[in-house]
Amino acid sequence: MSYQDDEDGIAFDGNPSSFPKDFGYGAFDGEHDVTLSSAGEQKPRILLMGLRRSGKSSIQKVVFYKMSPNETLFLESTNKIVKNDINNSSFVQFQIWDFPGQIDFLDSTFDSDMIFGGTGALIFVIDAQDDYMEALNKLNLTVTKAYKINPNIKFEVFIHKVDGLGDDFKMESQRDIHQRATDDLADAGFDQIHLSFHLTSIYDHSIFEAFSKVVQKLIPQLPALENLLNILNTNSAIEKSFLFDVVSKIYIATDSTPVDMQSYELCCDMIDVVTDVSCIYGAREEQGDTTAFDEQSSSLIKLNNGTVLYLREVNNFLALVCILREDHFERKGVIDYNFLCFRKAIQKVFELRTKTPTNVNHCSSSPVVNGKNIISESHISPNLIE
Ligand SMILES: Nc1nc2c(ncn2[C@@H]2O[C@H](COP(=O)(O)OP(=O)(O)O)[C@@H](O)[C@H]2O)c(=O)[nH]1
Ligand SMILES: [Mg+2]
Repeated sequence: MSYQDDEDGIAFDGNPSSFPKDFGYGAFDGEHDVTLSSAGEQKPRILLMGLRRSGKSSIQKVVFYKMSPNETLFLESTNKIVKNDINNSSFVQFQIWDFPGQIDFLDSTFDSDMIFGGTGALIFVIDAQDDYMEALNKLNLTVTKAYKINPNIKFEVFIHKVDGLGDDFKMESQRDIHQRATDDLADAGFDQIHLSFHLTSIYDHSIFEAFSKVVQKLIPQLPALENLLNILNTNSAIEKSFLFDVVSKIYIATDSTPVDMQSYELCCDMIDVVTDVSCIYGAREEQGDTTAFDEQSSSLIKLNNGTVLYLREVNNFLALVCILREDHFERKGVIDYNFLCFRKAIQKVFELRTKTPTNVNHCSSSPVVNGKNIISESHISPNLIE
């Protein structure tokens, strides 16, 4: 059977499609938009905090605005809270608040109830190239304060700027910071608070990886997505697959096999290649503003070690990137067919989310929908062919 017949009524017209030229995060009003209407709705919020010059603004610019790491040298320091809406995909809809480092919680103008109350995750950035004792004090103060107001916040510590450190020193800093931070919390009587630690740098993929992990914790549908990816992989002889948010290169889900950094980097690089080529040769002018990511977009890269990278668009913002053996790719028809089943299932997840009345205020703690209940294997596997 021809898989193109299956494309939700979109006839294949042979036109090359293009990615949007400007990779901004404006409102999206495409035909297949299944995002929540943002009118009057509160999005889950991620706070970026830490001492001044720890790298908060740089992180945000590099991950979400495609700024090159070197350009961050010229960033001006942040004097007020900067709020940014990230709503490029249905799954990655949140706000990031970048705080000036010198903020004082005791200040009466700092409305901590309002700020921590609606927060899904708090990222605390520590400059690992600097003396981190002051940062640890501030971390303790911030986390305890936030926890008292909203115990559902996920606390994430980015041990940042590790590009300048040797491997041994990296590990040693992580161990030391982890130890001190948890000891401080225990001393303050807060052993129940859980901190997650990530080694990050804007000069490599670690910052994208870490951000992926943070965002994933805020996606209630994660188990459903993981499950779908597992099924897809098993039925299509795929070794590893990532569901990417194309613009940010955050992966919002992957199958349950462990992620190795190199595979992730390969897939990121592939996305860069595809977006760059689409930007340069994409036929956006003639097609007006409507193209965005086309459902027909795909890309195939064969590496000389017998591995194939295969990218398919899932919707306007999400792409699936798979890694598989070249000999298994001979059955491309099967893979493509299974991909279409996968995409339909994903759309169902989206639809459910659109229909479900949500309270995203504490979204991390009260899942909008429980993914495992939505898509059980029986919904998709009968359609898959092996
Ligand atoms: N070496 C290195 N420098 C970084 C990294 N991230 C940020 N920086 C630098 O740290 C400085 C302060 O960054 P900025 O984002 O303004 O910090 P903020 O005050 O926390 O917002 C800038 O000069 C950045 O170029 C990193 O991962 N590695
Ligand atoms: Mg700043």
